[in-house]
Amino acid sequence: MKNQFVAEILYKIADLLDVKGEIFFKTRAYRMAAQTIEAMDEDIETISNENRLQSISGVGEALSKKIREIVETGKLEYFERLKEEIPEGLLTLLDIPGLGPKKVSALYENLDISTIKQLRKACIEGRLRDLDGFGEITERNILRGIQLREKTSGRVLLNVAYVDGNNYLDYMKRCDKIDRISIAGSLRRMKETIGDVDILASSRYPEDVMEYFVHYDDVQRVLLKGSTKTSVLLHDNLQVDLRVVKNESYGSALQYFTGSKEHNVKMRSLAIKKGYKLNEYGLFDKETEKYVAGEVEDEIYTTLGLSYIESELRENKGEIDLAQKGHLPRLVEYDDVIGDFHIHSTWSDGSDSIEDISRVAQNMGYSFVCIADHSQSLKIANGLSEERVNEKIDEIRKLNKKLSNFRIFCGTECDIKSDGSLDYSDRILKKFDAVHIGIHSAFKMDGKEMTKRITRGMENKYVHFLAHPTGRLIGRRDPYEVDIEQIVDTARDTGTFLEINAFPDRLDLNDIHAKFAKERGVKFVLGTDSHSIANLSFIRFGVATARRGGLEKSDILNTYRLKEIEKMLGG
Ligand code: DGT
Ligand code: CA
Ligand code: CA
Repeated sequence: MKNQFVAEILYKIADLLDVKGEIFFKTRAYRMAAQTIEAMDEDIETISNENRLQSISGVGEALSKKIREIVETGKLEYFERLKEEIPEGLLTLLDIPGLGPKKVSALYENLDISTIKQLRKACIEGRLRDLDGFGEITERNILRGIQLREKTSGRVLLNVAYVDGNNYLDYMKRCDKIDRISIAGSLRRMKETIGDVDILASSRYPEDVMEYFVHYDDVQRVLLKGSTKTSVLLHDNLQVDLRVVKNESYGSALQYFTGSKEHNVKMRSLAIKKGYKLNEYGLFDKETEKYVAGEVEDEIYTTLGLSYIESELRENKGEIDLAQKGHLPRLVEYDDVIGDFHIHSTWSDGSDSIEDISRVAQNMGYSFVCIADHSQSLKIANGLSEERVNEKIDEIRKLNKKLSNFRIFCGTECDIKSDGSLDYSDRILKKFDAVHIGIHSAFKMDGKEMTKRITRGMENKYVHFLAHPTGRLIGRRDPYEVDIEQIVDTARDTGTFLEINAFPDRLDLNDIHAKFAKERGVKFVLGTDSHSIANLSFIRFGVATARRGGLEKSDILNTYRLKEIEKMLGG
């Protein structure tokens, strides 16, 4: 995590130098070093202590001095000075999708814009369009960017919070003063973005537990320290709250702090209707105030006449009514998935070979992988020509011969062109074991046209899956203008599986659309869209999204037996 902290500073220096108009290769040097450090397994602190910083590629004498200063003091004089030279707001402007250093610097020099507020005003008043390199479309895009930013402001993507939260939890589990401990809050509900991480513990020694908590080495700052609640800020600026309760309240506190707030409001009013009072300390008799339950979370639900509600469903979207009737779906489990349908390899823009991917997948307990590389016209992503498709099929055939109890499917993520035709002819499509189709260009299209483009793609009989059906990137790009109802109906009618893309920036379909599509009788496929082996673990965020959408095992292709999957793809 220290590595991330160092990398962040180097990235920011590069941005500041860009805004200042420094020469390209100077700023690039900072970015390259930041990238390397961010991806390194070894702790930067160790490397610095052992005087080995200059062995890092791209790190020379000057940079190694700066890195050492950051590692040893937690800051960098040079960076502080740079920040003084350049108005602070300019850096926040850089966070807006679509605004690079050149544009930010032009806005500052010509229009004296250094804050988001000023920028929004200038866009609305149409004052940007006359600047060199700007136009009406840029103005509109910047406004959209500001809105997107506001929607996710201060929140992080699920995977970031998941890794931070679980590392912290592992550390806390080594504290012998703790009886029980769990993640709570939106992270336990596996929401697509997370405001802060909540952890709940039970202990008879809350002061000791809090003391242990603030001594975690990724803590940047302690925001608040008490014996029931303590909050810290991690180096990546994510906040973590720890609450410590007595053992008899642990179940009710877990229920309370898991939320959502809306779910809790409904639970409390249900409790009152049934003659109880519910809060984080327990479930009590309304008249006598006698403690009825609270040690175990299940009991809160069962005492109120509900079946247990999995945390991913607790959003007050009808789950309490279903639990009352005993009609909750039996959610797909995280270990029901036996393979990943959407992986890129070195054949296109992935960084690992099919053989390496398969070995890791086998170690994960998988029975198959589907290697879905890009199609021919996606030149920037090294899409495959027909000739290379044939070579790839050959390689996979050979690998499959060597493997037992494991299957590599030769897939493709075939581009849907603007007119809805596909990037491979039927003759080529036929060669693949599995065909994803997806939009990778011309995103800005009128809704009717876009819907027709996609449904036309799905009508091709060689197509199995529609990849990332709405194209949104959380916090960065809105979904395409598309009629989701029509996509869903066409998917059902053509037997096309809709993907739940598990890449944390996408989660597309999202939970709400997945729920809707299930109600219309659609089936789903999970894929991580991995571009490296490290991404394979993203599958859990796909399962989480499916669970939030109320999906069951039988709704998802990846959970069938390999023989059944082969049959379903072959038909
Ligand atoms: P986040 O952090 O914005 O991603 O979302 P949460 O759900 O983790 O919200 P957070 O951290 O503010 O609070 C954690 C849980 O505590 C929340 O899910 C439900 C519970 N909670 C917090 N404030 C209230 C409240 O005012 N009323 C009720 N009923 N529950 C609350
Ligand atoms: Ca939270
Ligand atoms: Ca919180």
